[in-house]
Amino acid sequence: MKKIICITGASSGFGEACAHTFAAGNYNLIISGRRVEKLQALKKNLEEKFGTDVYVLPLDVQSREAVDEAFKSLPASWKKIDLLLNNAGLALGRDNFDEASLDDWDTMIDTNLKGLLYVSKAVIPFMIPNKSGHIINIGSTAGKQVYQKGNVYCATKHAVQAISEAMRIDLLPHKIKVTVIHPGAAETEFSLVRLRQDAQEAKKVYEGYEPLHAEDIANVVYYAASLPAHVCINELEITCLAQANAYYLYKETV
Ligand code: NDP
Ligand code: 8X3
Repeated sequence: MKKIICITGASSGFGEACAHTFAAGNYNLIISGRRVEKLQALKKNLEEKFGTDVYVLPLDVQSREAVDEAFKSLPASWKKIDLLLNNAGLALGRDNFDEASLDDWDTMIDTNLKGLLYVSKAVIPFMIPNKSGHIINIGSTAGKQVYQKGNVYCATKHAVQAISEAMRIDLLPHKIKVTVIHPGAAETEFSLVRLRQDAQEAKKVYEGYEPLHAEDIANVVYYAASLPAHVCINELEITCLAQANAYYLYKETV
């Protein structure tokens, strides 16, 4: 029987790349996000290319009720989730603490932290009776060090680190693995969202070096998910060659 992965934020970036990698790896997929048309197109593409079954679960992870209802509404066969990839997230703005917007802070906290909690609380009860399961949380190098103008985004990713450690401890009796993966700079829609759709500014973020590509992270997620049942990768930090950590990034001048 094929395993089931549930991916939040599957409509672009890491989530979309993971959908391709896991479909190629013989998983059935629940793909989730707000942009339903993108998810429907991805479903069609994956089903045609890999002959896998794909369930589209439209969802805003910020809404506790929406998350609860969406997961309860899954057909019984789709509730047998083996792997949850908590990936949905975003940064909004790069502003000094005193200048940043409270609305941006609310959105980042509600998505990156509370959304991850709501989805995990909805899915864990499906895993417990199976005495197995794996939760992979996407953190960030911003969850390891705080950088200038990163304030609340960094705080949400530090929280993902702490929550991942806490989950791992509390879920031990249920034999549920918890892995946190911390990517560095990767060229996805991330900077476009952060910089409010300013494509020129977003492009500049990745100039002067080769950033990570979404597929790089998908390969690492797949590796972490493919180890024997008794082996758990607790934590991984992955950057491109030009990046040492959250604040040392070497750019070639052009
Ligand atoms: P993208 O912007 O390409 O993808 C973000 C995904 O999250 C989209 O599918 C989006 O879907 C989804 N999402 C955002 N808000 C919500 C919401 N409220 N409800 C449901 N889904 C939501 O960026 P990345 O792929 O780069 O980002 C994925 C994760 O990786 C994030 O958690 C990000 O913080 C983290 N990360 C990114 C890095 C980078 O440099 N790119 C580095 C380190 C970590 P939709 O808009 O359809 O809802
Ligand atoms: C995303 C990478 O460097 O913008 O988490 O914090 S960075």
